[in-house]
Amino acid sequence: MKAARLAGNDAGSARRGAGLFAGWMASLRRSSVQPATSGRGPGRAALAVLVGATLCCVAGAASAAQLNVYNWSDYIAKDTIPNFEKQTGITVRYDVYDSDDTLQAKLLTGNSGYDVVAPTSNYAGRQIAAGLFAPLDKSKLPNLKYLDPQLMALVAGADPGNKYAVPWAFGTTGLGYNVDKARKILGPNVALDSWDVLFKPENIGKLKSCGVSVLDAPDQMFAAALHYLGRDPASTKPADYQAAYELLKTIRPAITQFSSSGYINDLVGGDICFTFGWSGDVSIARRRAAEARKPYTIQYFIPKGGAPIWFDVMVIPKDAKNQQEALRWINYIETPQVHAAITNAVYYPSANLEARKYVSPEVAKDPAIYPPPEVLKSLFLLKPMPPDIARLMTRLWTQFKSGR
Ligand code: N2P
Repeated sequence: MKAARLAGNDAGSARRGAGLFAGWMASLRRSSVQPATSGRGPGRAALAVLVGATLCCVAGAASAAQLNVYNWSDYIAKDTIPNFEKQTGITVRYDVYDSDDTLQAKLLTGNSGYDVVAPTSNYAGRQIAAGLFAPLDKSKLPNLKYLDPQLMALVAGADPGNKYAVPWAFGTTGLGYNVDKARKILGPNVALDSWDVLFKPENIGKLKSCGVSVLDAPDQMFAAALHYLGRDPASTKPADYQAAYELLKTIRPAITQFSSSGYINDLVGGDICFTFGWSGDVSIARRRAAEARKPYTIQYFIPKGGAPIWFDVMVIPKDAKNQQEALRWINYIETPQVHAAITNAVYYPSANLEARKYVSPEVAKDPAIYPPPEVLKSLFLLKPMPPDIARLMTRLWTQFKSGR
């Protein structure tokens, strides 16, 4: 493993920078873009490579251009890749992950094999500072003109000068329910949009009987726990993390699984009734449960009083072999209709102002997907952590998971 060190990054002072989003709702307009189903396995890409190789050699042409994309699971529309391949003649190999730590481990080898990846900005901040990415040739990215300058200013907290990163999407981390099951167990008086459901053992302990899932994402959980304790969710004080850990220990017995992607299906199937999860993922589960005519409703809540907000960014690893193709991908993703189709499919908004015109009205008016301005003000942006705090979180998280 190459010894690339992740330096701290103290840029991005706006803890509660979400106020900068003010007015975005005003820019939403009607559209006719239909939701598509998300997800795409690597099998088709492999077939395309095979077919491409055959065509190449039979025709005697130069070998086909390729692009290796590594992205979050459930983060793309059905037609995103086929349309790119059709438009550009570039063959895409598309792999997915569900953890920033998994992505980071690959990046740190210095030979990830990927041409474009999408870390969350708090991780990207440290990765940029450690020199893991190639600077963007913006002359190849004309569609950057569509990006919201206010959001780009937020991204600049992790990527000073917006040199390396282009936003893919953003979302919040909160509470997802099988509303019918959870309500029955909790009774009528417990507010579902309260962190008290997760952080009070008497509440979460009751939900254990119908399945409690939490993200396997230490940065998200520690930020939420610190906020619940009234401490800075972006604290750099070790004692704060120790206090958050003590809180987490009290709810550990109620947790039946750690999951950062499979929980979508588990919600749909009724195998869990509660998740600490990502906004779009829970909304995907909501749609799938409705499509499958399940006798229950899945719903996402942003807890009252504040929750984490984050954005994931596209970056090109320094070692990428196909940097020109990566730039074409980034520019393609920032085509307004392309990005709107992604939002319509996976319920994560983009920073592309023009794309919002094509987001379907039901998605655009859903407060679980586009938090209203007063809710936005309460959200806290996840920030890059210094290496010692990142290490402390990892250590405490391992202890927490093992129930020690
Ligand atoms: C998509 C997960 C959202 C990414 N499935 C969290 N940064």
